[in-house]
Amino acid sequence: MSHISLKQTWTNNGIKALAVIAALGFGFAAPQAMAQTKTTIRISTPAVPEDWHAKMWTVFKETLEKSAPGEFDVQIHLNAALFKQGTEPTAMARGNLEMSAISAQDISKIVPEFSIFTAGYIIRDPAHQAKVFDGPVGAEVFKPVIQKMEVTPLATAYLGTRQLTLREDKNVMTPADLKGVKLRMPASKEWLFLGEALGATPTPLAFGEVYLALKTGTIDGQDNPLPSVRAAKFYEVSKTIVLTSHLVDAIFLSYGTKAFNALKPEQQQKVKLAAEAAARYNNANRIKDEAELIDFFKSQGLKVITPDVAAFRKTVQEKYQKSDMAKAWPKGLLEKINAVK
Ligand code: KDO
Repeated sequence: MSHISLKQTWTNNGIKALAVIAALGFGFAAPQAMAQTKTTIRISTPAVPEDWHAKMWTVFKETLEKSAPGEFDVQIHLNAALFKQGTEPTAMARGNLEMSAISAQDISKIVPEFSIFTAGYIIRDPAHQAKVFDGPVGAEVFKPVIQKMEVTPLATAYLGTRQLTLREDKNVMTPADLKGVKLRMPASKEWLFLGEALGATPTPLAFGEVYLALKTGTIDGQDNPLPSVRAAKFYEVSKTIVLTSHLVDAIFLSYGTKAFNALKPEQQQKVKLAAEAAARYNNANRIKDEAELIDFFKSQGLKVITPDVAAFRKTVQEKYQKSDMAKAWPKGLLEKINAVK
C-alpha cells in the first residue's frame, strides 16, 4: 500500500510541477491536459492493510484501471489516515472524499429506518445478507440513502459475523455472564445499544485504539468478525473468544452522490462493476477465513467458547423489539427480510 501512496504522491507532485511550468509558459501543455482528464477517487477506510476489506480496494483500483485505462486516479488511504472512522459519509456528501465502505450504523444516523440492519440476530448468514441487499429489499432501503445522505451504495461487502474477544480467561455462556464487562463498541448509539443488548457495559472507542485498550485493560473485550481479529492482531491481547455470532455485518462500498452523478454513465457502470468485483474478492476470502480461523486462534493459545446462542438471541431480540430504534423500522420490513430465502 505504501508503495502505491508513494507513487501517487510522486505522480501528483510531478503533475503539479509540470502544470506550474506549463502555466509559466514553458510549453508543457500536454501533461497538464492529461492531468485534467483523470478523475480522482479518494478512498478512506479504518481497515488495517492486512484485512480483506482493505485489500479489496486494490482489486477495485486494478479492475477500474483495466476497464477504464487512464481515466481514474484511485488513491487508497487505510488505517483511517484520511478521515476518522464514521466521518466518511459526511466527507463524501460534501465532496471531500469520493469513496468509502460505510456501515449500517453510519447510515442510521441520517436514515433511522436503516437501523434494522444494526440489530443483532436479524440477518442470518452471508448468503441471506447478499440476497437481502441485492434484491428488492436493498432497492427499497438504499433509496433514502442516496437521496437523504447524498451517498450512493454501489456494492455490499460481507464484513463478517461479529464475535466477542475478552482480554481475560472467562467463561461466558449467557448474557448474564457479560454483566459489568466493559465491552468496546464503535462510537455511535446504535453500536452501544448492541453492546448493551448483549448484556455488557458498552464503551465507545475507535477501531484504531482497540489493540492498546485491550492490552492495558482500559476495556475488558471487544466485538469484531474473526478475520478482523486476526488482521488487527486483537488475538495477541485476548485470552477468550466467545462465538456469539450476534451480528452478520455488512459494509457498503459507496460513492458521494454528487460526484457519482458527475461521472459519465459508462464511467458510473465501470465504477460499479469494479466495486462489485472488490466486494466479491472480500467476501470469498472472508468466508474462507471464518471457517479456518478458530483453529488458528486455538493454536495461539486462546480459549474458544460456543455459548448458549439461543439465550443471546432471545435477550437481544427482546431488547430491540422494545427499543425506540425499532419504532423507526418501516412496517413489514422485518417480515420482508425474514422472508428472503
Ligand atoms: C469496528 O470498529 O469494530 C468495525 O468493525 C466497525 C465497522 O463498521 C468498520 O468500520 C470496521 O470496524 C473497520 O472497517 C475496521 O475493520
